[in-house]
Amino acid sequence: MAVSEQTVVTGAQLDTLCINTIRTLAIDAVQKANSGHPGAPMGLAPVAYSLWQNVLRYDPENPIWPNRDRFVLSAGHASMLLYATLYLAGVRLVKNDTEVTDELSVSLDQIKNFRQLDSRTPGHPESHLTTGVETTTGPLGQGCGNSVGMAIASKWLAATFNRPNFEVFNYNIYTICGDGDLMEGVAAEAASFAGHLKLNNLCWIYDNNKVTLDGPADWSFSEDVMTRFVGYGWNVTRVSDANNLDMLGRAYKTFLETKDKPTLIVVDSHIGYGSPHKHDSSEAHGEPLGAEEVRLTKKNYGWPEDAQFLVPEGVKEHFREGIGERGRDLYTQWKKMYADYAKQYPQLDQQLKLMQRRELPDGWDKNLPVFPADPKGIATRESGGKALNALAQNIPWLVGGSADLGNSNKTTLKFDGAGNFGPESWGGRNIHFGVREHGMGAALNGMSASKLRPFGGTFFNFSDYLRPTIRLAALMETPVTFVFTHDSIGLGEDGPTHQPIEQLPSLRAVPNTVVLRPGDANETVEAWKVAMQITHGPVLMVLSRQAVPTFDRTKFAPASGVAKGAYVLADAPGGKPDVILIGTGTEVSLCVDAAEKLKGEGIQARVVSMPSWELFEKQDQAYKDSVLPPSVGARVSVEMSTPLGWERYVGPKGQMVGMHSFGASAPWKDLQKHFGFTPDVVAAAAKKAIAAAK
Ligand SMILES: Cc1ncc(C[n+]2csc(CCOP(=O)(O)OP(=O)(O)O)c2C)c(N)n1
Ligand SMILES: [Mg+2]
Repeated sequence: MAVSEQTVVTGAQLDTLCINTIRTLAIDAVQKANSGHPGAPMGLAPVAYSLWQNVLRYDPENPIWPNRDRFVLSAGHASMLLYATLYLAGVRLVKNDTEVTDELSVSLDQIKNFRQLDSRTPGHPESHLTTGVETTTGPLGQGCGNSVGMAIASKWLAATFNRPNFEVFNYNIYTICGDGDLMEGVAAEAASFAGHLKLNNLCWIYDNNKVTLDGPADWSFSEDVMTRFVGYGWNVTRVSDANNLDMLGRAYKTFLETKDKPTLIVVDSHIGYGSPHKHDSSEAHGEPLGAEEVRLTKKNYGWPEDAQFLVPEGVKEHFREGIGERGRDLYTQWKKMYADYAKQYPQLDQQLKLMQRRELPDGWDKNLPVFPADPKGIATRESGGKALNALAQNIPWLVGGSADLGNSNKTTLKFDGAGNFGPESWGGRNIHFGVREHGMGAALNGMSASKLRPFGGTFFNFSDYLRPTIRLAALMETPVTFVFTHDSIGLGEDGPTHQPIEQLPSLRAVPNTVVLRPGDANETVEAWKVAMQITHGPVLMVLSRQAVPTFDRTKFAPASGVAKGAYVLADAPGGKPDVILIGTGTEVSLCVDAAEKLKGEGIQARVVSMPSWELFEKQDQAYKDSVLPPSVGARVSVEMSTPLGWERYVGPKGQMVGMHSFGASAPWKDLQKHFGFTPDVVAAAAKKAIAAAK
């Protein structure tokens, strides 16, 4: 069949025409950008087409319908597959997260600007830029992990909000993944967890094209994927030809009929290499086809060889009559049902509206604990757990857990009715993620994309195990709270394998991320309050295992100073310090002790508690100068961490008391002396700083 802009075709030919339109749009966009991957979109076009056109419960005119099915392209390098589909399906642009417009999210112009500055078609799909992109993908395996969080969210929302005759939530999640995704550890963690949870609303479509970037997949990947997934407790089915729409349709039906487990559809496909003569699987494919190859490929499709970005007549109409009408009908029915639901259950309606806007309910910060002064004090993980438990009673959609460290992280929600999340109780608030930090982080991002307020805990040192998910939460601008306890050598006997050293500076380097390391019990409560009010990025709560004194706030400044990132906790007489001691977390009290000691020697010190660099940097210059007056050059930072970066606050004449090794296994008291975190050492550093500043 030869195609031109006016070709009139019907039925199966029309399907082929739509599929080849996706393919050629991908080819042309990659060619024009002179970068990107055309092969995966070419191979996967029929898979995405049949899913969107015939199965996905999605209204292109309302891409933020809360009960829409989610489509996740974990193989983010195939971004043009998604952009072409969003364009042809007519998905509308949403502004400010909530306003649906008449504009297309991805227009043909956007496709022509693939991978260009300020386009909505970046190299890999970014959810905060492009409506219809449910989550940001590109780092392989992450979309798989996110999709498990979305499936958890769907189950939780259904259990929490559905009522007899009102099935407000029942959406499914479809994820396209490739060999690379399934090689990644994070996807293995996610699949294991999804199988354990029996998430029957989750469908992964595995593009079994037997090739990765370097060459044939079997250079590095030869396991039996199907058997592996059967072992995880998944339902596994196979489509032996990606171009066979009937087989694909049957596989989707099998998924929809499977009630007790997630489904993996293994689709045997051929990655697009252009014309058949070029089909040599040892050849690199992560690059444009080249002008000559583009022509041959188009010829092969019966396409006009010189046409660029051609959308033949009938294609967009066909999408409109398919996903367009089907989606509109589904949404219209839901909307009608929801109107009655809102009348009958105004409170639930109100909660859902708040969630969609990422707002907090009235009274969200009531009954928060207040801790009396106590020289012995408690660990900030303890006060953190108490604050979290209070907040979770006020914010019903604050849901989370830990990677098998609930008792250590103090992240377990213990109030009546909190319950455990699982197939027997989908409304449970405690999620036992198991020892799967990376899978947990990816799931938290998926839950957040579904408008829950998720939190997840592990030891601070193991933030390394989920670091890619922190970065993605920051990039996606999703408010996930990570609870990291055992935040320093203060954890003691577990030793260097567990003692975080470089984590603080390295995580402070992640843009759009707030690191909070509160200094006592009341600062920890304030830190949680700050965390809940941040709506466009992750917050990392960095909390101690060991006890720290609770400051007497009648003598010291109020803990509400946390919100400003740093504040003067205790000042020198007349606000004229000889030296400024800056501490974070458990080292704030050490600074207070050192200041006391210096006072005995006639030296006046100011103590600044600095729980968050990022929040401090947001303050105006006048405030910053009031905390760290430029006239006082004698400054000391005290933090049980690599001191990298503290130069910016202590200046060229300052001193940094920090860690320079991986720590050691010993009781905490011994480590304190051994590594020099004592008032004597801090006082000596202060005197050095004063001398240098003279
Ligand atoms: C974590 C991560 N590592 C490496 C890459 C670079 N990369 C992009 S695509 C790709 C090959 C993936 O192979 P496969 O998933 O089979 O996709 P296909 O080439 O078949 O489209 C690689 C290594 C990446 N995007 N993410
Ligand atoms: Mg592959």
